[in-house]
Amino acid sequence: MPAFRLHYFDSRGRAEIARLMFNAAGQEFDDVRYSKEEWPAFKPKTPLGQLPVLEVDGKLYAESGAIFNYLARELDILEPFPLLRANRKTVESNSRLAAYLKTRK
Ligand SMILES: N[C@@H](CCC(=O)N[C@@H](CS)C(=O)NCC(=O)O)C(=O)O
Repeated sequence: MPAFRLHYFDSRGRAEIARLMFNAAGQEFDDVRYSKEEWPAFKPKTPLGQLPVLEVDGKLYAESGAIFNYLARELDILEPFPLLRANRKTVESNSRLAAYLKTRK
């Protein structure tokens, strides 16, 4: 499995689905969060000047929808991914995801 770093702001926003996917799959990743002050220095290094960006083995990829699609396949959670069913009970039945939901910012 590649090394994953998810770059986003210190909020849920457009990155939270990816965070949920990593947690649901039990896949380790670096959750890199930028403050307003830190963002201008990183912005020119991103593919499209926006976040989220997923870093896979050092390569940067943009666009949340493409990131979610890629992760669903790469983490093999296309079928069991609970959010696709949008069902609270299903989400809570995944112990890793339930644990993350209790601790997330
Ligand atoms: N279509 C992009 C939109 C990304 C986007 O709008 N990112 C915002 C935060 S949600 C952003 O990076 N804003 C800071 C900026 O544009 O400098 C996606 O879905 O990934």
